[in-house]
Amino acid sequence: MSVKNNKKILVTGATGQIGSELVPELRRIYGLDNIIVGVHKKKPVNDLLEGPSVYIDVVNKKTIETAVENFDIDTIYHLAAILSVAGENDPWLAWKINVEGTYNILEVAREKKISKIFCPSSIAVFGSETPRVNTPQNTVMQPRTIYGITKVTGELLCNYYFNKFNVDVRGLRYPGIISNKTLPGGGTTDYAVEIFYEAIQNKKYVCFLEPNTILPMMYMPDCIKSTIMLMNTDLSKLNYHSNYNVSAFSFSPENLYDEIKKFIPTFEIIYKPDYRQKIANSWPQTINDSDARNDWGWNPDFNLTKMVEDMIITLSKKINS
Ligand code: VAH
Repeated sequence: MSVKNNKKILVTGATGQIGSELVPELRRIYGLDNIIVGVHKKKPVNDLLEGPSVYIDVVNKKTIETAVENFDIDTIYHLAAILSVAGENDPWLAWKINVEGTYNILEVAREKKISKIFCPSSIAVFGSETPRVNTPQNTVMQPRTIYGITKVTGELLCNYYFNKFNVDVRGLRYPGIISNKTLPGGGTTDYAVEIFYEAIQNKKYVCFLEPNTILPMMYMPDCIKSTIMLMNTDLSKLNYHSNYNVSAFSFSPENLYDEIKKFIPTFEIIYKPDYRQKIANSWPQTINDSDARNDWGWNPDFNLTKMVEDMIITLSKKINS
């Protein structure tokens, strides 16, 4: 099935944790030649090397305009972003990439009449004043990380472009995403990926969060499923645009350790909380995603047990091959 009139889909940040798995799924659905891999500093590897790609620096609007014109782009999945930890280390870069970059994408979408834009948000939009249990769709958003601030700004900017210019931009407040294909970079939830590599390779992990730090998480297949489901939902069914809450499950490092030990009984964990604990403490523990479930049928496939089993089996094969 090809995209309408063989129009093309551009994925910015395509070599990142989510992009590396979204691109193959979009190619499976719409055809290899209809998905344009947007590349900046991190070069594509493995299957991402197949198919068309283009240099995209989201801070340089001309690169976006050129790509849209040269490839006749009809849809953009805008994944290029600086995450929470990397953002605290360089808040100025985080603002440029996450806000100015999103502004450039929205401006090109407005000028070139792009049909649809996906621009992810994050549970990082919530801060310490937000109810942390069953966090609602509409609530206080006073994040203290620059990442969270850029994501609140992004949500508001995207909704403005939808209401003012009819740009069909959609987004999800992603929880922590766990994947077995590409290591994440610069996130507070990265422990939930690192721990699997350390458990399999070294049977020991030093965790940078306290054992009882509960955070909302999602397995990558469900992240990809929720993203494509939202983009393929008829606009008339959407009561929100840039910022649907979505979730799958929540767990603490202690919960995750107990699940991994079922597969690796000799696995040991040590807790050495660091500066990332303060970020995690400001985020929700569980998310209310009833609007996503009611408006467009969201329903995750993986729970904690199924995710751990799949991660252990997949990574064990990858590491021991
Ligand atoms: C981070 N993985 O840790 C990202 C995500 C909700 C967490 O936004 O920064």
